[in-house]
Amino acid sequence: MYSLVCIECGKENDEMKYKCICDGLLEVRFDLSRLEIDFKLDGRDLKVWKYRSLLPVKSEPVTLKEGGTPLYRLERLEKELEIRRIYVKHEGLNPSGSFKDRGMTVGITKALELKKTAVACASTGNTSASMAMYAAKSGLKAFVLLPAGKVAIGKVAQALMHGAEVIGIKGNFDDALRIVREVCERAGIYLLNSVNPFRLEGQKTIAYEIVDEIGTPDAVILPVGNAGNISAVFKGFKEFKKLQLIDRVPKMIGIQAKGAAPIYRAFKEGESKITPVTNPETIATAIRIGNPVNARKALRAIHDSKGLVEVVSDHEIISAQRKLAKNGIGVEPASASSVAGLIKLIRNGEIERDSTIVCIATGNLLKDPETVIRVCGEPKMVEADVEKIMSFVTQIS
Ligand code: AN7
Repeated sequence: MYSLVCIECGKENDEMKYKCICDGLLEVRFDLSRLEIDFKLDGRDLKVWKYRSLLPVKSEPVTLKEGGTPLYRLERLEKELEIRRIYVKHEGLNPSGSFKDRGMTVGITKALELKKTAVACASTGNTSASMAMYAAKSGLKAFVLLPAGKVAIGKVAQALMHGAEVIGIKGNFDDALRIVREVCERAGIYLLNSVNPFRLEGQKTIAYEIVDEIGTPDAVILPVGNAGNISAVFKGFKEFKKLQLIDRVPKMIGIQAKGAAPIYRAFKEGESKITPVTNPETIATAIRIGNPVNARKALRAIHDSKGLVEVVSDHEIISAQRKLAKNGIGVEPASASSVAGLIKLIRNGEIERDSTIVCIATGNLLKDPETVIRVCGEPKMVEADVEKIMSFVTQIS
């Protein structure tokens, strides 16, 4: 019912591969004409495995009940920015606190199908937290390579507590990924970074859930690091269109942090390949990535959907994080870049007023408490005395 196809040369590969002999990225392709769809787009019971007939697994899934994340409408922001409809899909409310869980439930299930006993990833944090959690659930051994000192503390804590072997390297994410790819190859460990096409299959359910709940928006805006998610979400919309469940696809809009924006540069220069950034830097450590492996897929998704790429500064990211927080949505810095990008694009006149926009908030506020304390400051200290507290409270209110 599905095969693993190279996006460059079209050659079919077997399930154990992460890239083609021509070096091209692989993608899962379904024979959509022969597929039996057994779900209804009725906006109910949203979760990754509602769409099982479009997921490439043969066995019982390893699941922690991922997906079904809330889609919040931000009426106040709509008024402020004069846009018809703005939604935020809060992927930070997945089991491990990020969208990665959608990919891991499929990736870990595939690891078991392939009789693997160990899994590994390089990570800016969320992938490692999610992989550690699903590996724990399934009884697989987990190895994690992190850029030392550059991963938000909540994510490290998750990877450690769920029992992964956590290794810090003196290098950045791109170095960690290069190393872990070779180690996996040599040690027969299953690689769960987003070069693994099965992981992206799980993540495409973000698109399915959006359609299920509100139909097709005009644009979907999401942060871009290793560029897997934007590719996955577009694939989801494209499949629904091929199945005639929708009649158009939304524009895919990718947002990068200024100090880590190779895809933005390629997009601006009209290139189909990126030039890696050697020393990526941003407060949004989740997307501190200079050599995104899925760049080719992402640039195609952006091009084919008539979308675009924008960059935002650390200052814009934090200000969007605060804005979301004031609307009751707690996210980590990288996630806020989607809303930071929306605000910038509206100011530049690149979003039509009559649009329905969905921003993807990719990860939870609790992931990166250290940045929060840095930007918000420590709590005030007042003596444990009713009168002192009373005078403090009345001063403020
Ligand atoms: C919160 O965890 O790459 O463009 O190793 O954690 O699909 O890479 C995380 C990426 C956006 C970017 N938002 O997604 C990792 C990792 C958050 C993230 C992204 C990440 P991709």
